[in-house]
Amino acid sequence: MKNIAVLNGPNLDRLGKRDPEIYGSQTLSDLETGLRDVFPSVAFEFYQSNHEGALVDKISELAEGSCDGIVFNPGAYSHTSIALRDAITGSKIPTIEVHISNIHGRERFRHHSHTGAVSKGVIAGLGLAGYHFATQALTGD
Ligand code: CA2
Repeated sequence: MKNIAVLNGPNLDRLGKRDPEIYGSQTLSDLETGLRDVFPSVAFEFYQSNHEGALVDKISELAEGSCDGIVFNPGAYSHTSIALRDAITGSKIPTIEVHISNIHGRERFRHHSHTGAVSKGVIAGLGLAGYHFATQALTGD
């Protein structure tokens, strides 16, 4: 059984509660239920934080354990955080970055992702399906 961590960054706890035209109407809890249903043989750990340091701590904790892959939506920290970039690199855990929206079709400041640059792959603009595709890519399921 593969251990996959699904990490979500700032404001993603608001999923389904605001801006449905950009982020859809499903909640973070719907996302978690959907992943567990579709991938019954994957052991998921879900974690969301609005704090950069807490996300760094979580990645470092995962690096000390037996995590096989990280599906990571760092939210706005993608565009600003060298600390999260370093945490991903230092963890040696294959990480796939997911963005619900197409960051390349939005404001210029969203076009670059520090964290995406050190991830195994990046999926953007496919809504919550992106988390499913990332899980599939990391597990081969
Ligand atoms: O498209 C994505 O998944 C983003 O990572 C979402 C971030 C944004 O800063 C990135 O540029 C792209 C924002 C997350 C905010 O999520 C909300 C969801 C529902 C309601 C309010 C905020």
